[in-house]
Amino acid sequence: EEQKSLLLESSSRFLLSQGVKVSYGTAGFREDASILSSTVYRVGILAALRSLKTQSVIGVMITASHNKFSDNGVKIADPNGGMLSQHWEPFADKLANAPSPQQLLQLINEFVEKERIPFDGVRPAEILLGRDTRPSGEALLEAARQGVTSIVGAVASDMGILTTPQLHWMVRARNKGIKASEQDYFEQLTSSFRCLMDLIPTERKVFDGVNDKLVVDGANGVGGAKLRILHNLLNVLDMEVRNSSEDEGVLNDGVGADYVQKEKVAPRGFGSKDAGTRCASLDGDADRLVYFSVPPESNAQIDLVDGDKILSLFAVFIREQLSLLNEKEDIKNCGKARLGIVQTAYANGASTNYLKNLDLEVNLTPTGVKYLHEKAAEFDIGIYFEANGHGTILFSESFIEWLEVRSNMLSSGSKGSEAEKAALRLLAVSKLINQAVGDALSGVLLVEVILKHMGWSIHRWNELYIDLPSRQLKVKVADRTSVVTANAETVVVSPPGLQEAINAETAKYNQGRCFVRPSGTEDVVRVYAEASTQEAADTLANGVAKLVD
Ligand code: NG1
Ligand code: ZN
Repeated sequence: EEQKSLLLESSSRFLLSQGVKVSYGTAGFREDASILSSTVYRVGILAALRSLKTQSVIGVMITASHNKFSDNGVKIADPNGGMLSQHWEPFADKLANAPSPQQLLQLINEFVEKERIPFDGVRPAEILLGRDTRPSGEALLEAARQGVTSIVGAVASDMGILTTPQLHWMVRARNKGIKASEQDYFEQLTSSFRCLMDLIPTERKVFDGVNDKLVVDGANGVGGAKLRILHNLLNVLDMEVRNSSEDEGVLNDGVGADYVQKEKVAPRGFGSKDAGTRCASLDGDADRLVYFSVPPESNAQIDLVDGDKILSLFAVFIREQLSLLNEKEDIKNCGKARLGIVQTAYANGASTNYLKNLDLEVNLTPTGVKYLHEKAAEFDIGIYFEANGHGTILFSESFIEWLEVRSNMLSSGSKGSEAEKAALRLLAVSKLINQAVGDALSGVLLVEVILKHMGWSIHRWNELYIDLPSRQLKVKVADRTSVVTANAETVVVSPPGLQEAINAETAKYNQGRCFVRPSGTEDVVRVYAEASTQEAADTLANGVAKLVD
């Protein structure tokens, strides 16, 4: 009864905007901020229920990532720091769209019964709330807090302005019983980074680039400000952060990883003065990272070093460490360490070829972090990246335990052997790189230390392979759900005949590859084409777009 009146009373303060229908897509709810308060309030309720069900700490992050600053969004972090279980997504949709407080209450009752969510004599719900720098964030965070506290006994902690990966990291740490403040996050990143720096082979400490400076575009968002803090704590990197939320400039407006990757141009504040310098770009909530360099001629396209190439750099480094471990014959079992690579069909074909030529196991999954993450978790070390720069490296618990035992055994026996150093490096990577979601801050630190380890400039790195020219198009159609795909979105199974037509078109081009799929975040069908020249990729994409239309 107390619960019922609490919910009815608070939900009457967050009535649904007329005529709005929202949906929990691949990245949570995302809309114009002005219509989101009832949605965010209801996500607060959902998070509290999820916390009761899992008897764990749950996170709620308020952000719309790379979308324009007047938008906002909300998503849930599950106990392990990953995305909300897909099994709960339909309930999220129903809850968010319930037309009245009475119907909301009824839905909750039914769901609590169906999922057997415990209320009595259990640990009360506990939720961590975070938001990015958007102006609408403060009021929406308050809506989330009211949603959480409309469940009796539930506690909401405001963690303040954070990057999305920081909030996910905190949720994961809390549920592992590790200290989980923002300071602890910075502490873990800086100490593991220092460890990797100390383990750089001395003969390689010379960088082959002329200029060792890194300049980072912070998308005018939260990531830039946090990176400045990290930079000050580390005090060893020659780094300049531009376009932070503390500076002038509008969030995601002509800046940020999404813009740089899609448009292949330098962000605002970067130009010919930066020619040759190593540059990086974060997205608005710092869960995506790309690198680039600006050519000397002012109108030329930038050299983009995308998520596929970050993945390749990580793969080369990890593979090198695993082979150092394997060289010691007296170490048994390490040969069993399974390294797996996970990409989507959007990965540049040249990257997939490159990785396969290294004898690595490459897996494709459908678009969406949850699919990539799930697949990567099947390996001892799983590296996943989307071309747009979202990705991370996952280490299995058992492999980490194994590394810990090995590095201790080795320290007592052969002090400072190559195998020991490799084990210590891998352990440090597992602490530096975010185990919950892709994290641009830990990504920058890992890229920087690996480049130093290899003695590589951004140009050397970029030459690991040459990207095949590609083109992405969006096609507006009456009903995008009429396009159904299979085999990690590489084949259309419906409407009938479409795949055959795409095949016929693709066959006309040297190194042609093309696929279409309905977007999960926009009302469009996306077309992706690759071929040996840019002109051919463009014509192939346009030709296939006509088939879809
Ligand atoms: P959709 O709209 O389903 O293509 C886009 C990105 C994904 C992912 C999600 C979530 C592309 C082609 N797609 O998904 O990689 O980032 O947004 O934000 O970039
Ligand atoms: Zn993002």
